Amino acid sequence: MKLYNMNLSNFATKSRLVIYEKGLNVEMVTPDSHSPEYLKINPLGKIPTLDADGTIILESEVINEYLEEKYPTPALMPKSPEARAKVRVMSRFHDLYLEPPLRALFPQMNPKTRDEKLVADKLGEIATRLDQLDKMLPESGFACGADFTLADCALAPTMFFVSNLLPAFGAKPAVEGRPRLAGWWKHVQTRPTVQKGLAEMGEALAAMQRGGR
Ligand SMILES: N[C@@H](CCC(=O)N[C@@H](CS)C(=O)NCC(=O)O)C(=O)O
Repeated sequence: MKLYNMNLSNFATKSRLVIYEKGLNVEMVTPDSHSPEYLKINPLGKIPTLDADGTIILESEVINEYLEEKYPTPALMPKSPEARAKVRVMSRFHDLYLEPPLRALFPQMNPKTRDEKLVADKLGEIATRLDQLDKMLPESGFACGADFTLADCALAPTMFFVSNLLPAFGAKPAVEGRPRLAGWWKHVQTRPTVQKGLAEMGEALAAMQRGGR
């Protein structure tokens, strides 16, 4: 298998975490996402894409569910339909509600060219989403309880950006006044695969900030 990957991408990291958890042998390639060659593979021009030995699978969540079905051990989904629904709600919350306002801030990093109104709006939206996440998380453990699941794989890479990028906009630390979020964030970073994925994001971010690739 081959993953079209970018180490800095939170969505690619979301799928890399699943690959690491399951110990899968996957070749990592970094494409030019706007090239005609890549657009033939993924017409959306988004990263990640999985080439599952000839079957092309788009979208991080679909890739993760595919890997879970194809390689069920170790399991990253609980057994009961009810518990599985809870994991899916968390992943959907991440993809549809928490991540988009954060992504809208990426082009606003430079204070000189920043749209202050847009930044204020998005910071407000992110704060609301983090408050909601704080209510949705359990009192302790991983995102959906004692076991590490696909929900943690979705949330942890984006929380890396929340922690590392929001201070540049003058936002207070995300975990301040959000005890469940603080507990989860501390706990999920004890997971070796999460440490590996976030370290790769950190290295890629540092390289980008140095002006490299
Ligand atoms: N819904 C997609 C989102 C993927 C996504 O937005 N990836 C970003 C990198 S983090 C990307 O490819 N951006 C390039 C672009 O939008 O042109 C998924 O879950 O895979």
